[in-house]
Amino acid sequence: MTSSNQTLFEKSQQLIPGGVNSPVRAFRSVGGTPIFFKKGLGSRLWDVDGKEYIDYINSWGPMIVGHAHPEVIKAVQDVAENSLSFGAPTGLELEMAELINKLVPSMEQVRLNSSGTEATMSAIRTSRGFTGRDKIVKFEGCYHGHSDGLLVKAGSGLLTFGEPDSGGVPASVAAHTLTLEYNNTQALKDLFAKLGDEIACVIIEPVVGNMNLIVPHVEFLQTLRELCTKHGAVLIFDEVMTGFRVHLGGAQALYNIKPDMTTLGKVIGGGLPVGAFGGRKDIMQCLAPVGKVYQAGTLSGNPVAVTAGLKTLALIQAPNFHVNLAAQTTKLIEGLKAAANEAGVIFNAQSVGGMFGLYFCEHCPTSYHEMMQSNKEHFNHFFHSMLDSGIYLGPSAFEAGFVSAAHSDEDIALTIAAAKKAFQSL
Ligand code: KE4
Repeated sequence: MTSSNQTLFEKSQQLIPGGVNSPVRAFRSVGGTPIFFKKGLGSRLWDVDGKEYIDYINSWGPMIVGHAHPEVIKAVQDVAENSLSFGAPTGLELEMAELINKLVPSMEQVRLNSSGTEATMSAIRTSRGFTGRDKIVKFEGCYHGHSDGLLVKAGSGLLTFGEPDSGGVPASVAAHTLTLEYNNTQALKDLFAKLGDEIACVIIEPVVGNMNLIVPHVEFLQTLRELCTKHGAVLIFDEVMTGFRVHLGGAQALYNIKPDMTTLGKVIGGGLPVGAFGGRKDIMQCLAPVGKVYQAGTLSGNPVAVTAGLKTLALIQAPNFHVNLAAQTTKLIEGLKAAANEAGVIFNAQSVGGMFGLYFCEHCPTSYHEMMQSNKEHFNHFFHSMLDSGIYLGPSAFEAGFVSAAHSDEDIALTIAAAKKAFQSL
């Protein structure tokens, strides 16, 4: 019996490249047919055939208070009645700027836009405008959205200019991007010794979620902070995924390291399109209409999207919100590790706040190279067994997972029971 997912997927592929509006959704990494959803509520999703799932993607992070939270939906409905967009300033944007400054004190000034990609692209342009330098540094395995200069992979060796990691990116653009190995402190020191005064900015995921979950060595982050300060390079923490997720104040609060700029997305919009970049006032004053760095957006600071974000950010300030979220996530990964151990399967897992990583290898990877050693085939088998049991994990061995405040003890217990079955079948 052909599922509606298959029918929809076949039709979608005629009119939408790969049948999806974002590549990871196509299940190319895990195989099989992507699930088309029609409803979400709390920790649950229902697909077009009415099959129910426990959701550990949370729309890749935004749905931290659960799907269709009644207070978020009500706030959006109320504000939408006053029109969806003005293309002019509103008091809501000031409210969001004040809240961001309160929750992320390093963001003395902030600009809203409509995606994490826009946020990181704008932060990099601002850093180049502020320093007058062209070179930027990123880390292999970190993803910062799809602007040209960030779709770059490491050139041969560790300390070379980048090569395009996507079609359509001119080599001349990639050439300004240097890519280093995450958690490699020596490579950092070597780079700055050689080119430190030519670097406009370093952009990093302070906790990585885009090559699965990779936790930073504190000494690596501290060295990065010191070297950027010494050489006048702008340190950008890309907290699109970690912001409000690993801690109310993001990874910068968790590790007590103050970046010069921060990018935000996902949770800040509560499921509607909001991105943000901000930081030191002297850097942000480079932006038009005050300074010479141009950056703009028709729907930047959109009142409906900002309202969804403001309500979500209000809800996550509840007492013990992040303590409870981290505890629930820990309960999940400890249960999964115990189930794998019981089945004699080589598996590990870890979590930071409300995000987690599952690995089919002995140890939790600390670098891109180690991550690539994990058993992708075992992950793919595990993914489909869990999907059959109604557990929806990220369709790639190289993505982090997410828990929301709506995930109950029953959800965790059902997930662990499904994992026992999946591990037994490996
Ligand atoms: P968006 O342009 O997708 O809103 O944000 C880009 C981005 C920037 N920085 C970080 C740290 C991110 O994780 C992201 C987006 N993350 C992916 C998940 N791996 C979004 C999912 C997708 O591309 O469909």
